[in-house]
Amino acid sequence: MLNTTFANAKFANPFMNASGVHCMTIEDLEELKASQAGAYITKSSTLEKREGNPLPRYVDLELGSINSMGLPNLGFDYYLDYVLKNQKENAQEGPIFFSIAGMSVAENIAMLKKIQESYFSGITELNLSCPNVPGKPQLAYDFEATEKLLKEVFTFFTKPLGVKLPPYFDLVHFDIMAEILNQFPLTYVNSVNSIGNGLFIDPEAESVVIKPKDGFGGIGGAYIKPTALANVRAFYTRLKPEIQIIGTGGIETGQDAFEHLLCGATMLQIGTALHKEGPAIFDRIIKELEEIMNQKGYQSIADFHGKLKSL
Ligand code: OXC
Repeated sequence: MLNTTFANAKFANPFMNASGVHCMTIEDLEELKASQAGAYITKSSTLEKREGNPLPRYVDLELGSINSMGLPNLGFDYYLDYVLKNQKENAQEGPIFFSIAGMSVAENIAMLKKIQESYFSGITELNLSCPNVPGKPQLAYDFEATEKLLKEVFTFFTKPLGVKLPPYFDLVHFDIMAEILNQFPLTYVNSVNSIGNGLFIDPEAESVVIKPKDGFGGIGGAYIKPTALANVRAFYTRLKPEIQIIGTGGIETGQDAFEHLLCGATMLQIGTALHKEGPAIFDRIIKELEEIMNQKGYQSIADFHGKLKSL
């Protein structure tokens, strides 16, 4: 019922983890592989291994989460090795996703060259939107720099590639970004990364709740669903049809998933709720989405995908 075609491959369902959650180590990744998720993705890697920011750096909140992880990861080679070993086993269920987030344009290019030269046959996600590295702005808020980077990437990169975007908040920004993205043979855009640099406080302790950046961190979960849906819808209605959308942000129930699909997302990533509930969330959310579809008389996602009505 939930069969999904994405990047010319077939997936049993559209659900996967959001990069960063439950995907730092081989053990985490193996748990995702064994779960009901239709696909899974590795933690965004940098060329060298990184410790990330000081603890505490991730806090669950009533309506979501705040984090300032700072891209802790075990280094590019660790994840490349894992995806190369797992792309075959995974082939029947659909390709594996490999996320990278260079600290500079040169580092992104270097990693993409290595991926291009390797026998990796899965899907690469270029994270242009980590809000948590002190001193490094989110690249995709700089339209010129994003265009320049993608121009360089597509002089040599020929494998399936998607970009992970930050949320945008202005219709003109959607127009500008979509016009840039439409110039390139991108496989997908993933909207959205966390809403950067929120501040959650503990009024009793009169204190911030995470240590890095004086408490400023990326907000995820229910807080951000309306922003995520707007970004999915805005890109779905502006991008050429060859560029598919991954919807990320505030998905914790079958209804949230249904709403993202209605807005035009094809795959769905879960971050905050996966962190709270663990990989068993995929069983629950699959059942909930199927139940909604049954009630509405839909037999496949195609029956309602992207078909959000206007008033
Ligand atoms: N988004 C990212 O892209 N990276 C992580 N956090 C986040 O919200 C991180 O590692 O800080």
